[in-house]
Amino acid sequence: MPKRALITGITGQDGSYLAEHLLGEGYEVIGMVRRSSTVTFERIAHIQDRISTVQGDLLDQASMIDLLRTWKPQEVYNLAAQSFVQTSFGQPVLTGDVTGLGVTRLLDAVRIADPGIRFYQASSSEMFGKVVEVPQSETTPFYPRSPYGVAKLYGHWITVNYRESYDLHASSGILFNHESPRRGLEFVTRKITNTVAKIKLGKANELRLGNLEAERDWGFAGDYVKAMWLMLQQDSPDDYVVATGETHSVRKFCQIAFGHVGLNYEDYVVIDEAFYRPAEVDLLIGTPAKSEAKLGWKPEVGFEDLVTMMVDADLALLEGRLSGLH
Ligand code: NAP
Ligand code: G4F
Repeated sequence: MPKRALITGITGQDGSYLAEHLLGEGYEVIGMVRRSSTVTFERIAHIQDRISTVQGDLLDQASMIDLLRTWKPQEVYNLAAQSFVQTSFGQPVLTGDVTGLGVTRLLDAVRIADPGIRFYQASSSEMFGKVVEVPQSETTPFYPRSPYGVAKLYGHWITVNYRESYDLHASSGILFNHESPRRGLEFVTRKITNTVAKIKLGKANELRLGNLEAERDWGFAGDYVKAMWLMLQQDSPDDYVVATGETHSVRKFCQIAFGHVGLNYEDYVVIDEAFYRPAEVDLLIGTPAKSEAKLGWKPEVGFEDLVTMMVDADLALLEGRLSGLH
């Protein structure tokens, strides 16, 4: 019998890559999607005939108990969230409800429906926020700087709490920023690569950004979903940092992205106060030592290759050489 996994957030960037990875490992994949007036299946269109999508919402616990009882997955990957930091300042209560309390609803659904289910929580390097240690590891104290970061910290600790209280196989992956051609257009990396492609093709003439000095440890999403899966294959649940161990500024990202198509970012980037945040996370850099040692995980795509892969994909999309986000 193939293993069965449930992914919440399957329509998102990571959900699509994780679904592909699990299919490759021979899993039956169930994706939980929330009801909306138009479907948002662009990232999973190419695998839609190989997965089952079922309705459920992190805001509605009964829907999740019901689908766990019906589908009986052995593994649950909780990737759903209001995941955009900037939006969390404007919608702090919704972000707390979905990204924070939503984790409790799902963990409790697991406890009620089948406590033998292995559970993955998508925790975030945003929890380190105003960092108290460089680089950040599993033992670095947290200091979140946004309603999103605070909500993720709640989700992290409730995962630890359910593991310790109810003996659940619940693991928390503290993932640093990971990107891809499937990244949402509102995140800085994709905003840059998509606008670079538009400028190159004469469809835009400027790129409006906020803080260019923020530094992030950026990896490739396709690499990071493998670490999620590895965590649930371990005998015991645990917490893991997943990162590249390198950091680069938004400015550097612009330099490489524009440079890749023969342009100078300084001719096009306009600083716009609207994209500054009430509180910023200035520097993130993680150490993947534990993931490397215990999971045997290593990032495969380097920073420059990631940037150029994203620019090339956006050029191909805009020129109609790619039919979708895959
Ligand atoms: P994403 O592209 O924004 O995807 C978020 C997913 O959550 C979407 O499928 C969305 O569905 C779903 N969702 C939102 N609210 C929901 C609700 N109330 N009920 C059910 N589903 C809901 O995020 P991502 O980049 O793939 O990230 C995956 C997870 O990892 C998130 O939890 C994120 O916070 C976390 N994380 C991401 C990174 C990163 O760098 N990407 C780093 C650390 C942690 P719709 O399609 O309907 O909107
Ligand atoms: O791309 P971002 O919006 O990602 P951020 O805030 O680091 O959050 C992402 O990574 C987290 C992991 O650390 C995830 F948990 C979270 O879900 C999300 O995936 O912004 C990156 C940096 C920030 O410092 C921001 O201030 O880029 C800076 N930035 C500068 N100009 C901008 C812009 N960010 C955006 N989105 N748009 C701009 O115009």
